Amino acid sequence: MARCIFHIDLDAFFASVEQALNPELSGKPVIVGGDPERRGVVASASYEARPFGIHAGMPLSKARRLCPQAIFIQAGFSRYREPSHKFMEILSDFSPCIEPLGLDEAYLDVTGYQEPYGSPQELALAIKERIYKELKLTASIGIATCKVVAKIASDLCKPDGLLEITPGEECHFLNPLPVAKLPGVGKKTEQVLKEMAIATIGELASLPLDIVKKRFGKFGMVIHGYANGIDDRKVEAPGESKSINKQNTFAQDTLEQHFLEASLHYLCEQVSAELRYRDKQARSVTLKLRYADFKTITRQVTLKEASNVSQVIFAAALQLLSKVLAQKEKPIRLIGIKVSNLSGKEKQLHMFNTETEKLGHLDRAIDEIRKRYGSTAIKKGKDILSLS
Ligand code: TTP
Ligand code: MG
Repeated sequence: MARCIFHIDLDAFFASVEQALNPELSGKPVIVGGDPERRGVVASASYEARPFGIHAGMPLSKARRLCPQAIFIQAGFSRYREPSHKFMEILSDFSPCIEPLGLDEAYLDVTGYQEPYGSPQELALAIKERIYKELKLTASIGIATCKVVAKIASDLCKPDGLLEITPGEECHFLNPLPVAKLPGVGKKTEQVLKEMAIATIGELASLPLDIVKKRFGKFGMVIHGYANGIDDRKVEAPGESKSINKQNTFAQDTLEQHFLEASLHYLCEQVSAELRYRDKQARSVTLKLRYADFKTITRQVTLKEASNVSQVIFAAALQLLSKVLAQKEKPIRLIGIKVSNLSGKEKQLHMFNTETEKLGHLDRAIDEIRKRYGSTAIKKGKDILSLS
């Protein structure tokens, strides 16, 4: 029996939460990032800002030039936690087989659960309606027989969209799309494929597997499968997933140490926030680096005690990065962080009266000050470098 998988992604999540919290912002271009006068990038732009060419990752200074009338707000992660929790709760009312990805997106395997609604589309509409009613947020939903097609579908129907790719239609849907629509294919891979005269997913799909494998290794086999609409990955319930990964591919290969460190810091904040969200702690921290020639290395360290404190995870990751940079001077195209060897809350008992616990208190104190006096009231050094 064909699977029925939903990929659900909230539209302009951070910006939409700001609009839901402050009705004066609704219908206006809202850009969430940091202070536009300083270095930093756009984290989320409301759909009213997008016709001006604003997108995530763009320098805030450029966003200000393109859309001076936009309202700029600095990201306040504590404001996004509750809507994110509620979003996941709503989804899990529709199927127990849910795999959250970050704060605002999830896969939902609804195979067998769509019958009472009449069709997958009816079920998707019911989900969208509840999200809007309870959170004043819109979601876009892609429906397909596998994860990769569902994800591309939700991306294409944004905002407030719904797109179903029926079984057997996968290749017909994928073929004309640009290769960059495939998850994992960034600017560099796109360029290499272009040099091989491959621009669309259909062209990649019809390349002999051997050629793709030779050029891109294991990663090539994966994207070749995706291009053919083949993706057997299961929707994994959170309890089953044994690690949390975040990675970032750079627009340009780099060896700039401060930039790499700032990127790493941002990724560590994200994984540790997700650990806290899931009430988990990690014992292992793995750094992943992909070089300009696609060679990928990983380096792992085991922490003395399991932790979900961002500074602890960052310190471990930074040590790994420094070691690698000291050995090899080769431009880097991707940096990633994985935390694994996860344990539940009970392990927190070991943290009493340790330096780690103090840092955990510091995280919470900063959250509290930001909640009361605004997100610009206090900043950590690395955040200034990476976000504002
Ligand atoms: P996305 O779902 O990628 O973006 P989005 O929800 O803002 O917009 P879209 O409608 O295209 O889905 O990311 C979810 C949130 O994660 C986003 O609102 C802000 C945060 N984020 C960052 O902090 N930095 C980033 O570089 C990106 C891409 C997202
Ligand atoms: Mg989103």
